[in-house]
Amino acid sequence: MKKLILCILAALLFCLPAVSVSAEDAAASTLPDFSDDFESYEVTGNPIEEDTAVTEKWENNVFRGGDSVGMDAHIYNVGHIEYEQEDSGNKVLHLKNTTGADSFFYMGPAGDYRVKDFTVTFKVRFLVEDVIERSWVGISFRKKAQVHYTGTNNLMFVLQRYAASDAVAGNAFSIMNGGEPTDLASVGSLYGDKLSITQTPYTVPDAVAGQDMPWIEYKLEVSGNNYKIYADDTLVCDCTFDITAFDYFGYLSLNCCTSNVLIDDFSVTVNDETLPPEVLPIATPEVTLNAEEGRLEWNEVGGAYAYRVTFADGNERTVYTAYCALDSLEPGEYDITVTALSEDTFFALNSEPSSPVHYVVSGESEDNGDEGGGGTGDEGGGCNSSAAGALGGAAAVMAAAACALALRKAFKRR
Ligand SMILES: [Ca+2]
Repeated sequence: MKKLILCILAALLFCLPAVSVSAEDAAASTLPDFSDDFESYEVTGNPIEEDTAVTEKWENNVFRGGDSVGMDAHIYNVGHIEYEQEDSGNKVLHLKNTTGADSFFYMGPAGDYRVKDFTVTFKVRFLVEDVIERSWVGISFRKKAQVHYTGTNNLMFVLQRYAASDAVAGNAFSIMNGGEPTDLASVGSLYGDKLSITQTPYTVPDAVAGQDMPWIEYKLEVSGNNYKIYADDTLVCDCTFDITAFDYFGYLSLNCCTSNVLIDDFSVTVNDETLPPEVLPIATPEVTLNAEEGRLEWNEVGGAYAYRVTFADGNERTVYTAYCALDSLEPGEYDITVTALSEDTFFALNSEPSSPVHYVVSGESEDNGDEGGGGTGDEGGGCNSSAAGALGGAAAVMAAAACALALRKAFKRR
């Protein structure tokens, strides 16, 4: 019996470190949840882009110091931290961008906050002042960059409230490759059975048409290819969109347009079981010199759409082949590298530059037999002769002429 107890104790002791390590692993294996009740900010009357406490926690192009014109002009002076009511201690985010059909605002959790499966909730109060027709507010997600929603792939699931209505409705949009938004309820059979969407308007209790609405809770549940919007726990939009174009960890943002809304108690609960994938460089090309052909050659790299051949700082060429002819190089010595360019830098970065291939094009130093002829070993020698052939005597003549000119100038200066 004693032996048995000892055995059990030993087994437990053996297990303890393993348990604690796996607990640590679990702690670091997903992104943290994100929340903001807006209580930590000052009520200053200034827009939120002027409050570093906001811009450290949230991100958009203006918060990052982006331009105040063009696309971003819509983002300026939209958000303010305010008290819910004059005598209320509760602080809220007031977003107002009622003017113009192209009014627009977004902000998302700052940094590399890419999620795939998650739940977002926030409270929203639809106001009517200055609202021309309707306000919409919601979440743009599976974004490939934290930018304007028409600048990136993303899905956007919003609540809309017509000011003249006492109800809200859930709407679903998809944006492919940064293009125009598509209302998924209007595309008919374009996606066949890969797309299904049901929408049910929600009449808000105690709401009065044409007046400010009471608080309601927006909830978006994202799980794989199924997306559900709830208003006060009533399912208002249920959408399954089974295409691979949105099957990845992406950024998310709070978006609104033509709106006058109060926002409070924003939270993201991450349901992913892993961290977002690391974005790594694609493979580095293995470059060799084909002396006979007078060109560099390399293996095709998976995930590359093109290759950047760098001859020197500021002297580079992009090619769409797995080789690059060298016959147009000026005389001189080069350490040429090739970088594979990623098809989509959201998923994988450009490769590291390849090991340099030393290459000499004769002309400037034809008298320097050892260096010019074969100073770079077999590659340099073979290449050199080929390049010299390709360039012909013209380059050598030009180089010699340049040399003579330089000498003449040097003499004049004396
Ligand atoms: Ca609050």
